[in-house]
This record gives sequence, structure tokens and C-alpha cells, in this order.
Amino acid sequence: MTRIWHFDPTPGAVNLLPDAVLERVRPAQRAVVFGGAGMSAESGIATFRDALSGALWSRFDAERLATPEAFLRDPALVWGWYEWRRMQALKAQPNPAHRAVVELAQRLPGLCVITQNVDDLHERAGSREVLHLHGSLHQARCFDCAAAHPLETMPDEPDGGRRLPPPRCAHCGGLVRPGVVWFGEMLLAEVLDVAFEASGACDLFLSIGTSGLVHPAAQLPALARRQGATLLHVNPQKPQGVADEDYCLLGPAGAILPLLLQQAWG
Ligand code: BV8
Ligand code: ZN
Repeated sequence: MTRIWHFDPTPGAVNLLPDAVLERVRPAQRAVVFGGAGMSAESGIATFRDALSGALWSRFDAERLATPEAFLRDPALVWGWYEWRRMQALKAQPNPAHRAVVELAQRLPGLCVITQNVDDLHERAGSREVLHLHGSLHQARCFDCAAAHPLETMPDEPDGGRRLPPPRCAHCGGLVRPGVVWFGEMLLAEVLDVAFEASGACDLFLSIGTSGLVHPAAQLPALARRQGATLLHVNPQKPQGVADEDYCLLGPAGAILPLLLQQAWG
């Protein structure tokens, strides 16, 4: 039976994390943080499935829009969506969960931070060497020749988003695309290899704010568990693929991760 602990959001509530969790976090020698869109939720960035807000996109299914086929079918629709999301990310600030990951790296040297997110909030909070499994909103490249394309610092995007024709590549005239990994596209082998290696060698695997639905990223927790790591899931709800021996800390990452640091190291 998965060990479940519920965060009590009541003002003034005393939230004491289970000793069994603290006793596994403190001595960890090779820890991994594996984050999903929930890590950035308290920064006001909609999780992937909520990102289709506004009249323009609400009728689309994110997984259908985040594909090369959708981009080629309607470049302005898809590029407009990503520029709106990039603006949301630029306007957002790191939240206590991102800052707790920076502090965790000071407590657990060698911490490996793996994210499925495409924002840069871990980096802006101070994390170094973040592994971006699914790329970044803040990089763009040519769809045809893959030449990097510089992005203006703050796109002036209307709140509801808009259709926006993508720029053309300065080298070959091809369409410029977001520097993210779309559904149906392979993840960057070098990034994925490091993520698999870290998950296969860790003693503590902290899965933060991910529904555990997207593959191959979703294989990392199972890999860590198979080789004997302790798994901690931080999420308001129990994600996919949780095993009986795991620990589930149910609540927002922005509240639970600072608690973990305070109670594990005072
Ligand atoms: C590939 C970039 C080879 C784009 C993204 C095996 C089995 C089944 C399917 C597949 C499989 N292998 C491949 C597939 C197909 C597909 C896939 O996994 N489909 C799924 C949906 C079934 N995978 C691929 O296509 C991958 N490529 O495998 O290549 C190949 C090629 C062809 C055919 C087969 C194989 C590429 C996947 C990468 C897709 N790109 N992002 C963009 O962002 O636009 S993934 C995208 O979705 C985001 O990166 C995000 O991380 C992810 C999930 O979306 P969300 O639900 O928003 O986020 P998350 O899952 O993290 O859930 C949010 C969680 O936060 C929730 O649990 C919520 O409770 C929690 N939360 C909310 N608030 C808080 C919180 N937690 C803590 N605190 C809070 N405050
Ligand atoms: Zn080009």
C-alpha cells in the first residue's frame, strides 16, 4: 500500500512530514529531481493540458497541437501558441518549489535535476545543468536546416494569444520552429542518456508535479525503483505508476518542498 501523506493547507496547521521520509532524504548520496508541469504551476504557468486557454486554442487538444504535423498544417496557429507560452514563461517568476530545488542541491551534492518542462524557471531560480528532456521555449531553430534562430526578448503577445506566422530561417528560408520536442519526435539522445544513467544510479528519486503520462520520460521513475532507489512523489494527486513501496506527499510542491528542507535539515 503506497505510503500516503496529505498536506494540510489550513492556515496555522502543523505539517510534520513522516520520519521515514526524512530518514531517506537526509543521507541520500545520489539524488534525482524529476519535474513536470506541476513544478511551475505555482508560478502561474498553466500545466500542459490547461495551456490551451483563450478562445483561439481552447478547442484544440494540446497533444495534437504539439506535433510537427500540426505545425506544418498551420504554422501561424502553432507558432502563435508557443510565442504566447514563451511570453507567459518570461513574465513568470520561479516559485518556492524551484528555489527549494536549488537549496536541495546544496544539501545533496551531485543532485541531478531533470525536467519535462520547457520554461527556464529552474535556471532563473539558480539551478545549474538542468536536463531539459523536452527542450525549451527559449530556443528556436529552422524546421529544415536546424540552424538556431535568435528570439526577441519579450514578444508583445496579446493575452488571449493569436495566430502568428513564424519567422523564416536566415540561412535557407525555412520555417522557424520552437526548440521543443513535439509528440512523435525523438528526445535528444544525449539528454535522455544522461537522464537514464542518473535514474539508474540514484538512491533517492523525487518526482515532482508530473502526471507520469508522457513517455519515454515516464520510464525514469520505474528505472530508479528497479535498482533500489526510494521514490517520493510530490503532487496534489497521486500520479500514474506509483508503486506500493513509494511515498506520496499529496499537496502543492511550493509548500511541500520547503517543508522537506526545513524538517530534514532544520
Ligand atoms: C517519442 C514539449 C519516439 C512540447 C512535451 C509509450 C507509451 C505511450 C505513448 C508513447 C510511448 N512512447 C512514445 C509515445 C508517444 C508520446 C506519448 O508519451 N504520448 C502520451 C501522451 C501517451 N511520446 C512521444 O511522442 C515522445 N517521443 O517517444 O519518440 C517515438 C516517436 C514516434 C512514435 C512513438 C515513439 C515525445 C514526448 C515529448 C512531448 N513534448 N513537451 C510542449 O510543451 O508544447 S510533453 C508535455 O506534456 C510537457 O512537457 C509536460 O511535461 C508533459 C505532460 O503535460 P502536463 O500534464 O501538463 O504535465 P504533467 O504531466 O507534468 O502533469 C501536471 C502534473 O502537475 C499533474 O499531475 C498535476 O496534478 C500536478 N500539479 C498541478 N499543480 C501542482 C502539481 N504538482 C505539484 N505542485 C503543484 N502546485
Ligand atoms: Zn534553415
